[in-house]
Amino acid sequence: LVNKPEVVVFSVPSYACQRRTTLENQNTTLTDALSLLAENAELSNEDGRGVAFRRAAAVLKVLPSAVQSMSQLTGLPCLGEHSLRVIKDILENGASNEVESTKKSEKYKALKVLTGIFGVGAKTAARWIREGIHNLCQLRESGHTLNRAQQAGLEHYDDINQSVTKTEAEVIQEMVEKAVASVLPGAQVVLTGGFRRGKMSGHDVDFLITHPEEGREVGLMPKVVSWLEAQDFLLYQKTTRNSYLESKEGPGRPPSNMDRFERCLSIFKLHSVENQAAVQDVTKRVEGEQRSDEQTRPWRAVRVDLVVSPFSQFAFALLGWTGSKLFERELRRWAGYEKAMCLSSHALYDNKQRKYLRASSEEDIFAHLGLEYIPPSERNA
Ligand code: DCP
Ligand code: MG
Repeated sequence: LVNKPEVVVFSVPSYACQRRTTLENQNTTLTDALSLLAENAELSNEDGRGVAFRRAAAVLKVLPSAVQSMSQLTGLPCLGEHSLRVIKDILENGASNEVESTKKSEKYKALKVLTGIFGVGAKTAARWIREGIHNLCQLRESGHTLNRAQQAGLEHYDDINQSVTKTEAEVIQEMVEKAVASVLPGAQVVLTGGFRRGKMSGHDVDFLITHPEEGREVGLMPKVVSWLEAQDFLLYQKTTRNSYLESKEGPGRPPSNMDRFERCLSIFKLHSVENQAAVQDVTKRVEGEQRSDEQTRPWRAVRVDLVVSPFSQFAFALLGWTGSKLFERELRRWAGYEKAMCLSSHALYDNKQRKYLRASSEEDIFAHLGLEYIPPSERNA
């Protein structure tokens, strides 16, 4: 006797910040397809379309079981005509023509390769493609002058495009903690970004640094960088100063995803765990570094972002740097549209009360926003 299982109709709140999105995903085929279209849109400078696909993918990520039929999706938010067409194609034919042809397109492949260079964004890549540059070889031969970031990006291309493991992130955390403790005892270092959300790998490692005595963090980054450079831990770094002034922000400022903390974009030289011993042994170290073969050298390049926040802004900075990017965007959208508030990685401003709302924890911020608290591991929208 075959009982046809009941068709589950799903119900999902419309903002990603109202939902609990873990790393478990019952619909990876669909979300991978929509994420690829989102990525393609972003790489093509079509951010609006990119967000639409990201929102659609995020809705599918929270469904408790695999989607079997289109009827189950009735009433779900954020599923536009285009996304529904892609989902339908995959449910009916096992694949979406649009996704498959995008993957194979010369333009998508070239955009991926070129933006894989640290320091190269979608606009630069598009300009190069218009000049007929589709790969690294053609770029090297073009004679284009690259900036310092792009030169480093090209030099360490393979390393940077290989994802960072949780173990590697932990080793780097120890390096950063040692650096920070050496130059400012009592300062705190927190691993943020995808690793704080429980991911086992990422494209970089993100850290937030603060000191419980407001003001002590001023001037910290250059000292941390000098310490790291003295240890030969850095392959590249560019530090930008803090340019945030609450008094000058003005309440009417549109919410922005760019923050103005003191920040260091860097590339770390990470000695492989098996080679940690060799680092101590100068003979082996010189021998290893003379070999040009990437497979045999004892270290690899890893992208690391360091951000310094004053203690009074720490909760906002932590919330803003934990992600995911869509979760952040949705928090700001919720704040603006539903609460008439303006949220950034520095502060929360209430337009009705005409004042800044203080917070000493992420929980405080969710409470101000009238949202249920969502822990980092459930912000994987
Ligand atoms: N972020 C931000 N403003 C920026 C850059 C990032 O608010 N200019 C936030 C959103 C991200 C988080 O910081 O979620 C970390 O940025 P990443 O690009 O490193 O994103 P993830 O860490 O989430 O992804 P990955 O695991 O690929 O590194
Ligand atoms: Mg990251």
